[in-house]
Amino acid sequence: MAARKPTETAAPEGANVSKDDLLKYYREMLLIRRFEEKAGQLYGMGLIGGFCHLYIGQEAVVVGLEAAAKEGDKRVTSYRDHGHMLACGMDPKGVMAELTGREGGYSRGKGGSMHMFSKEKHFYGGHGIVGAQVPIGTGLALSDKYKGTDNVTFTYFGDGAANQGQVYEAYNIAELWELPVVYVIENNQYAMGTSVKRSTKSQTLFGRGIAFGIPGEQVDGMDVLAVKAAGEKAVAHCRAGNGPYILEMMTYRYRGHSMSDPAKYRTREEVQNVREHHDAIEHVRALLVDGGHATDDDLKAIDKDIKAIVNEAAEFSKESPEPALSELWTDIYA
Ligand SMILES: Cc1ncc(C[n+]2csc(CCOP(=O)(O)OP(=O)(O)O)c2C)c(N)n1
Ligand SMILES: [Mg+2]
Repeated sequence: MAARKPTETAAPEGANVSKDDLLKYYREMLLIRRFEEKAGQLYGMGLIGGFCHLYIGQEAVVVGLEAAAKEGDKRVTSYRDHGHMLACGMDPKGVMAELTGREGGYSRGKGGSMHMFSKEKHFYGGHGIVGAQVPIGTGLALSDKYKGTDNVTFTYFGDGAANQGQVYEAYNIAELWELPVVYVIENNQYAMGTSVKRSTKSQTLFGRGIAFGIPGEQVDGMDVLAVKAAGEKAVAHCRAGNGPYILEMMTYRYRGHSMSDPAKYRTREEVQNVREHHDAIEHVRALLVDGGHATDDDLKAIDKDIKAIVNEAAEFSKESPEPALSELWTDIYA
């Protein structure tokens, strides 16, 4: 748990957040958590097939970074992608229906959990090959540089992916061509059942950027305000034409790697400790309540609202029909 601050962390200096901002982050993180819990239930009921990797525990990372984004910014990530979709404003109904393989899903039920896209929200997937999204995100940033926009691409990948060779090929070209890409390493301490300690000698993952001349920093990824502040710094660096920036988000996943993970590589106490002392949603709840910005009843009302949105998405994902047979012949290269 290196570099993680306790949940009492106050808003970092210069974070510049209002009560409305805090309430917004609370809602957004809660939506992801409840959505993922529901996805886990539907999976257990046999309504979701194939792979399904839940994002529970890591919510502050995407919510904090989306708070630093502006219209036209792009994002691309791995297979642990439902949180990223919800945080950039994709419709929970379309995401859930894709999980259940129905026509109303973002890929018309043909992609599933790991393969969804939204041109409208500039969300470029959903990638099952570990690290594959890193050169893709770098290419997206090249397109912005070429067109002369000041948009950035958030390219998310895991601690395990950080050991992939293609990450360093991408770093080299991104720094050489000064591409506006924020590399976000979601260091949740594990790559499937392998802990960072077992796989990696270096003390930090962001520090590997130094060899390429790319600045970066480690961030408490359980603190949405710290994430937002770091995101704003990274984004400003990129928008000003200074090239890429690396953010290593120290975070934790509460559930198994995927739905079929027996989780024998860590103790229950380890997970429980993070849930009790470092939970990102509880952190914002405490800031809201202790700061006198919201009462328990206000927060209960938000919870009820979010549950209704998630239940509606689940109903939609059950009622939407399976894709028509003719769909077998669309969206393919021949
Ligand atoms: C190239 C490649 N190698 C191996 C796998 C199998 N695999 C899927 S996820 C994963 C672990 C990746 O861990 P990390 O990058 O830390 O992401 P996290 O699952 O923690 O979000 C592995 C080895 C794969 N999908 N692609
Ligand atoms: Mg990991």
